[in-house]
Amino acid sequence: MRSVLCKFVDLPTEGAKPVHLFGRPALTLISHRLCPYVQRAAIVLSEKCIAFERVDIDLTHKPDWFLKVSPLGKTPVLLVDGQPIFESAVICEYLDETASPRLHPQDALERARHRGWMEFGSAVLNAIGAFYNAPDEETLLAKVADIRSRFEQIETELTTGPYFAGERFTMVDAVFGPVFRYFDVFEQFEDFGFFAQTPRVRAWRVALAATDSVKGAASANYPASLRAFLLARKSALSSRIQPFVAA
Ligand SMILES: N[C@@H](CCC(=O)N[C@@H](CS)C(=O)NCC(=O)O)C(=O)O
Repeated sequence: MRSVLCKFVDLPTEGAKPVHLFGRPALTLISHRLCPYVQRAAIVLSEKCIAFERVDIDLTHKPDWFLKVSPLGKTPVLLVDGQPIFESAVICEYLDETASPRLHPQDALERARHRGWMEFGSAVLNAIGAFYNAPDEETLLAKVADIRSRFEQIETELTTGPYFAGERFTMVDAVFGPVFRYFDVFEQFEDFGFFAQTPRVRAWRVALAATDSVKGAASANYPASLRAFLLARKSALSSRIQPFVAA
């Protein structure tokens, strides 16, 4: 698959702060090792070849310094020369306005459509959370059906690939890379048929998994950490995966 071409060219956006200063990272991404919203910001930074420092925190014991820069107490937060930006979509938009290459389409209507599908990606993440937290089998299967239907919806938006809008990697791809990463771990235990009816989504998932920026957005121990996290939910899914983890 393609690799990212680093150019370090900032867009001449009026009032924008330089995001790359003489090779020194001016950006800090406050992160959690499993957070898909963090990953989307990391992917955008990587697509733009912007150097940054990543600081992982423990969300079960939020440090005081973190609560001071994160009004909602959530990751990610991007510190730009010490100034915090919160909410992943806002961080991505800021990066797209200040550093090339543009990941959003030039056309305003098309850009609005992409923003809509980014929101859709967040709804899929919520559906995934409802799936792995489902307290019983009946709820679990209802959540499987819910996620499947969401992939069936987005299937109709995809064309020739490999990415959401064709050859160019866009912001929607940055959102769905972390979405699909969950399923690599779920499928280690069971095939719920999430993608059974969606060949284009399947191909899109493969293309994103092979893309450098997506690969690099999570650490090598992500699968093991996610397995441990899922097991600890004490949910219907935890019960299903318990025999595999114990084996
Ligand atoms: N809408 C937020 C969602 C971020 C989010 O939910 N982050 C989670 C981790 S993936 C978090 O920080 N949760 C901690 C909490 O809610 O206390 C965004 O897009 O940045």
